[in-house]
Amino acid sequence: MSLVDRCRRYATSVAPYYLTTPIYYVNDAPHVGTAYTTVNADALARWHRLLGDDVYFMTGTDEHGAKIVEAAEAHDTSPLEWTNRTSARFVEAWKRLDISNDDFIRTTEPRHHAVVQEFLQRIYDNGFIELGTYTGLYCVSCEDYYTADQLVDGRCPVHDRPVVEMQEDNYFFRLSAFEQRLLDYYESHLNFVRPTSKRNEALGFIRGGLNDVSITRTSFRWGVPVPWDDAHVFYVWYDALINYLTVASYGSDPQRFATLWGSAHHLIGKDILKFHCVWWPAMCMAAGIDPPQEIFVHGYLLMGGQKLGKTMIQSGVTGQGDEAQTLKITEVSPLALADEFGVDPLRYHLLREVPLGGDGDFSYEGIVARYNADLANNLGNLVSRVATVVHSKCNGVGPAPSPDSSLSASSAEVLRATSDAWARWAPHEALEATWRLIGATNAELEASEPWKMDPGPVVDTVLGNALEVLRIVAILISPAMPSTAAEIWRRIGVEGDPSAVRLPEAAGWGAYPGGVPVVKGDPLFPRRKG
Ligand code: ME8
Repeated sequence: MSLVDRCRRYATSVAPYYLTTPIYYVNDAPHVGTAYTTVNADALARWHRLLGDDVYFMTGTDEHGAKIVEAAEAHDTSPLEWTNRTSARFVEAWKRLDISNDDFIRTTEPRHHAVVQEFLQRIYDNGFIELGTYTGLYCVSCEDYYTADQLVDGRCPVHDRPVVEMQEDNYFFRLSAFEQRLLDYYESHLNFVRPTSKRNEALGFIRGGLNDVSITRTSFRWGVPVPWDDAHVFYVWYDALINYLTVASYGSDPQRFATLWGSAHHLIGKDILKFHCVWWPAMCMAAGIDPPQEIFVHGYLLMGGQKLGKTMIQSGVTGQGDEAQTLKITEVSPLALADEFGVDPLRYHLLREVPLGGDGDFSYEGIVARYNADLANNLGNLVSRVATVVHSKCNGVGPAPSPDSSLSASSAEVLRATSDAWARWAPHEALEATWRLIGATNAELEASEPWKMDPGPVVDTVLGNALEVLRIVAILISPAMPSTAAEIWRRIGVEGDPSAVRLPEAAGWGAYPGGVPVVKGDPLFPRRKG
């Protein structure tokens, strides 16, 4: 090992990076909305692994609460049987979508019950939980109370379903005691909630005044028992948020907990902003731990202008009485889309189409259009034309790149732009930057037309440079499309796995070895009819 290498090794300490998705309700199967968050988090985890960070990435399922009891009853089964069945569908779906999670938590696991009880007992002991009576308008789908003026035509503003008036003797978390502390925390941690629009939304909520929140239920037993009062179970949200601590070994491994919790990043959708950006930091403060380092809040995938969900619900009234009937109008399965387009094209679409942080349309036609433009015509075309010309002009052996190609400067610029975009949670910009390099290389090939030249050094240089671009592009797209990245390396004769390299070194210009066999294969992305 050279002195420089040794210095570099000792100077670089591996940074922990703990990344979480929301844990999803098991009242129905995974859908494109939950896949959106999970794929974005996965790509970010994979990017941080390329940077050499010590990534710990988790997802899981949220299995308690009235909504799950309702779903189990509707399917004529017990809550436990239902959660076992549905949680397994999430595990399978994420496996199919190549999600690289290190842990998958189920809130029905004993390890989670133990942490919930310990954490909330601490808040109780610290004097921030007390008994009271609650009356309110409850939406079972949200697992949340509303005030009358928050309703739309007397119905839940999110689910457009009727709310029920509930009265319970509940334990309350004294959220109101944390108003000023939360404002101070936001003030001193400017990047606590991102993007700025969502930070402002959270601040607006806190400034609007915080009421104490009811955190236990006596109306059903499907929850984590309250350790100091047998008659109550914790309200599902109060148990769910704590999952992030369970996975980080709260209460069981202080050293591991300090490392992971000190580097905790949550990715969530804007529907659960209040719980994560207001309640959760207050709960952490009440228990005497720091809030997570960062919460990134993304927007909604919309279909026909409506939030896309497990069941895109249209409410109507049945002929019998005033009971509302919900009709499923669409089920959007990420697995069906993966079967149709391929896992990597679906992942690419979820990362590229809608900028993380805003709302955006999701449509079948949109997938086809982007697939054809970016994957078939651009990346796929580059891979196949380079392999074809290497076969016709260089006997199928890839030549080495030249050290002074203009593509070398382009790739350095693109590496910088890609890294910068990932650091800002902007996968769409990261991929856009990488596609600039693909486009520039396609343009260079079209300008020089190596397929019309006689074999010789000029053809070798053009192709060697294009192969080097493909080597680098495979690394840069590996967080988004891990299988495609590996396949590109295989086809251009590079050994190893592009997901296992270290940046920035591995993307430096000139490492394509030359003299290696290039494989002509089927088109990576056959063009699709609209
Ligand atoms: O809320 N667009 O679970 P959930 C974008 N269990 N993202 C969407 C989306 C859409 N149309 N629909 C869903 C819960 N999502 C709780 C979370 S965490 C401690 C407990 C994503 O199954 C988005 O990330 O309703 C949203 O926040 C999450 O799914 C809600 O999933």
